[in-house]
Amino acid sequence: MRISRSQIAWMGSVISALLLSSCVVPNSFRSSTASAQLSRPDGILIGTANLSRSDNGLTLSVSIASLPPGKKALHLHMIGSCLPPNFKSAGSHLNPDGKAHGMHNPQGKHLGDLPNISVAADGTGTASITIEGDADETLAKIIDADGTAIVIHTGLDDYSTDPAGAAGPRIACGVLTAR
Ligand SMILES: [Cu+2]
Ligand SMILES: [Zn+2]
Repeated sequence: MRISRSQIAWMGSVISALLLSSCVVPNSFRSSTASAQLSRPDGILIGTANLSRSDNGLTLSVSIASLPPGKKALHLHMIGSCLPPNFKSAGSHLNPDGKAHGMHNPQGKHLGDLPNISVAADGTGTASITIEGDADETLAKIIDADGTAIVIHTGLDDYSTDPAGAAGPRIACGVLTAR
């Protein structure tokens, strides 16, 4: 049997597609390093968060429901404790490097400062956030002795007002638990 030029080209593209798919591993297949269940102050579970290793650091995937619509501040707070009704037990923003608040602040930003999450009219929202830097170093700062919480606020983070972005009260909280 003779193999034509076009068949060789076709086989070539199949082989390169196979090689490519074996290198590009979707985040969902990577092992999760920590996860959290987020609750409202009334104790109702409203979402999940997953921390996993990615190409340039860590990826935090958040999925929520049953929250009021609009842009909401999303942070990592320094203590892994979510006591209702106000979740103040989570402490301030995770800030192991002694920075000021906000990505628009020249003295910023806290390690725990994350982009606002958008909640749709139906109360749901998702986010996939890259925390750049050495994954092991960042993980050691997050999974520390007193733990870390993920917190959502009533309002948006203005990315500059120290110490917390003028984001208002805390409306959801989850303790990150290492896997
Ligand atoms: Cu916060
Ligand atoms: Zn902050």
